[in-house]
Amino acid sequence: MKFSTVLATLAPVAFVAATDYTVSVGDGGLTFNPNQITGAAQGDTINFQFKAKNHTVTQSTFASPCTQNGIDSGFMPVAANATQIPQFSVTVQNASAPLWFFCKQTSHCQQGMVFAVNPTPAKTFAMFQAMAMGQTAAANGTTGGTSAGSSGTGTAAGGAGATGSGSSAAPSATGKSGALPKLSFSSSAALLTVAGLVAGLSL
Ligand SMILES: *[C@@H]1O[C@H](CO)[C@@H](O)[C@H](O)[C@H]1NC(C)=O
Ligand SMILES: *[C@@H]1O[C@H](CO)[C@@H](O)[C@H](O)[C@H]1NC(C)=O
Ligand SMILES: *[C@@H]1O[C@H](CO)[C@@H](O)[C@H](O)[C@H]1NC(C)=O
Ligand SMILES: *[C@@H]1O[C@H](CO)[C@@H](O)[C@H](O)[C@H]1NC(C)=O
Ligand SMILES: [Cu+2]
Repeated sequence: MKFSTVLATLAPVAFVAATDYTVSVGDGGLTFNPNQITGAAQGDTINFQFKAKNHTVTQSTFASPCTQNGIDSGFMPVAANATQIPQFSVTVQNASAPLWFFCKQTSHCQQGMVFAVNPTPAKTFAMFQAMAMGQTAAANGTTGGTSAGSSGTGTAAGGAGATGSGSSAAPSATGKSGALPKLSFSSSAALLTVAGLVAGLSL
């Protein structure tokens, strides 16, 4: 099979009337489309659908746009003739905290492939993207203040807490919620989902 499926149920919390947002990744270029979501509420879900090439959705901070700090989808390669689209889902835990993401594929962040949830007037998407594109190449990639390694799990270094599972190879997520990911498998779904649960980082 082309993609592994990891469906993580991270917290025994039920949200009602949540909104689902869909974001296309790599559809026609080094882009998240839309590149920002405003007004996302607690419990809302953002479904990143990987349309082409080999991208990631990786959490960072406003101050360091291209440095992993938090959850990570891991690389989602999509063959040109792929019949399935991998999907990575993030659930908003704190609507007051902006969330910042980038693609960690080599040089994509530096070319502006970044994404924001609930940016603020003081920390706008445009500022975030400009910083991403102005950063030195050495700041790219997966290094960061987490102990998560490169396989796609992340724990926020000191923020409000972020948990997620991102690697189909070795999903393990730990976080302040203490919730354990529950893995299930479905090969019939057209959309393959990796779910992550993320809280805002204070940075
Ligand atoms: C996706 O990109 C990563 C990082 O560049 C690379 O290690 C991996 O082999 C790529 N996967 C495919 C299928 O090209
Ligand atoms: C997709 O393309 C690859 C390489 O071009 C090929 O090996 C594979 O058989 C193709 N798969 C399908 C389902 O066409
Ligand atoms: C939500 O985020 C805001 C802004 O970062 C922060 O002040 C607040 O403490 C956070 N709330 C929770 C419950 O973490
Ligand atoms: C990006 O960072 C990785 C390691 O994090 C490094 O190997 C790579 O050379 C960097 N890319 C550039 C263009 O400097
Ligand atoms: Cu990319």
